[in-house]
Amino acid sequence: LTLESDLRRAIERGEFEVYYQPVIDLVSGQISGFEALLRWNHPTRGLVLPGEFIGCAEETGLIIPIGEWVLREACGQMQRWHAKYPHREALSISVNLSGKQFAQPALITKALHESMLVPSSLKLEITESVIMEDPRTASELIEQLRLEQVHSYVDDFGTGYSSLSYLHRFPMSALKIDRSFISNIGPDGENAEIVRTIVTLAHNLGMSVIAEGVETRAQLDLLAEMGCEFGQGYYFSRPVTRGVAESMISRDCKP
Ligand code: G
Ligand code: G
Ligand code: MN
Ligand code: NA
Repeated sequence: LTLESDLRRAIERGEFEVYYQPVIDLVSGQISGFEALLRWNHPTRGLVLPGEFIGCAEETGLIIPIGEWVLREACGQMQRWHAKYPHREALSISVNLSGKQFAQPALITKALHESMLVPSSLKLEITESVIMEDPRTASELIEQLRLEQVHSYVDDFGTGYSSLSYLHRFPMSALKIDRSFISNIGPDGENAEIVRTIVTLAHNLGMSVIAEGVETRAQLDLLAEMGCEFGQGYYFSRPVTRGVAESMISRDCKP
């Protein structure tokens, strides 16, 4: 059985699941939203992480139906949480986009509108390398979505293309600093000044900042002192099932 036919069967049998990792407002300490992260409940292999199948899904084009399913599932779930917890209607949901999904932008807005989620509650995460593969298509899509109130984030910032010149040309709302920078920002860490500079750069360009891979209290304190608005990482919570995510929402939005 090839991975490709295995993936086709997974789509047909509904073996995919969305996990949710909270994104924390570093000032209030409350959950501001969640990142949707795809998981595959494989009948014999158990829980399979995206690193093992996203590449194949992209090569075979299966990322189109899979990505559409993730958008529907994540947007639908957030809409249901807004309906059930109306005082939490500021909660947002971030979804990772693959470059292939740019070819059919209508699928993105269709999945969003069918979910009845407020468009401004959806954030799309796009890596630098996906943007730079086809900057023209990317900027058109990002601008079109922004006109529909859907904001885009630069994902894994700092690991991809080395040029910063694209930043002011793309209407992105936030930078997500890659976790490889955050792991080394302690008192003696060599990345503290790099992260401080990224935060300043983002703010000067009108963008907010989300630090990924926050694993310690010391990292959290330093990031807050730098003016970084949001954090995500094992210090707060691992990616969790929708049931666990809902229990966090019902507990005053504390992870
Ligand atoms: O969930 P995990 O921490 O293993 O995620 C690893 C990477 O897989 C993420 O950083 C993201 O780039 C990618 N990923 C996770 N879910 C999705 C998804 O729904 N669509 C796409 N295109 N990539 C995803
Ligand atoms: O979208 P992105 O490629 O950034 O996906 C985030 C990935 O990082 C997910 O696979 C998630 O499981 C992982 N992750 C999230 N928080 C942490 C963390 O604090 N430490 C580490 N090592 N990995 C994390
Ligand atoms: Mn991401
Ligand atoms: Na990332």
